[in-house]
Amino acid sequence: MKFTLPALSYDYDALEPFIDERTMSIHHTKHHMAYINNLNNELEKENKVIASLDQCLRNIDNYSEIIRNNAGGHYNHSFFWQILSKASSEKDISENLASDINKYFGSCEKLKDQFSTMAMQHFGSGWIWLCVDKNKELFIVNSRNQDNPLMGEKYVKKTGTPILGLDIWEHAYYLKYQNNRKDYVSAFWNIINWQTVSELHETYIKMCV
Ligand code: MN3
Repeated sequence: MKFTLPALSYDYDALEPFIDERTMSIHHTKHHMAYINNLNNELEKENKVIASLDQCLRNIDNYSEIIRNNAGGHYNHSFFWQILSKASSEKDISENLASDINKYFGSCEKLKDQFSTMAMQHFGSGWIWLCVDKNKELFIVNSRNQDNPLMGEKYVKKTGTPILGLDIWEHAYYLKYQNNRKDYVSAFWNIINWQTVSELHETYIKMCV
């Protein structure tokens, strides 16, 4: 099975002015595509088959570093596109998620502060994640390069399942924001698909037993 580029559910200019059309187009058709091509090529070269990307990431030590980087890149970007929306409203945060945000962070504003601070302090390329852990608790963690909280504690400080993520590689914002990561991170809060984030939260807390 070859991995293919998933279509976006919105146009490249849908997230303007927060993320510009050119960045979205290049990010999707060049950067994301490159991870998929590299992943397919490497799987063929190593004569390996991945049945599920999720299972691959959860057992990442069975794979080479090239597969880890590119499977991570494919998963992370596919995830990222899903949790963005031009029709973003915090009113879409489910009751359960709102209640857990208050429980683990104090308020939605405090969650944003903690997440944004980690995004600003992260050195180099990577991602910031809001996750659910095995005890259904929400937490924020960062990952380097295309690593991911599913990959285990060798790669992130705490393991969990992402329900929200932000790409902080420069390719995600440089055309519009140049070196100003802070404005990009602030803009992010205007384009979150809270309905999808709430659905992911609901799914994963049900899976925890
Ligand atoms: Mn990216």
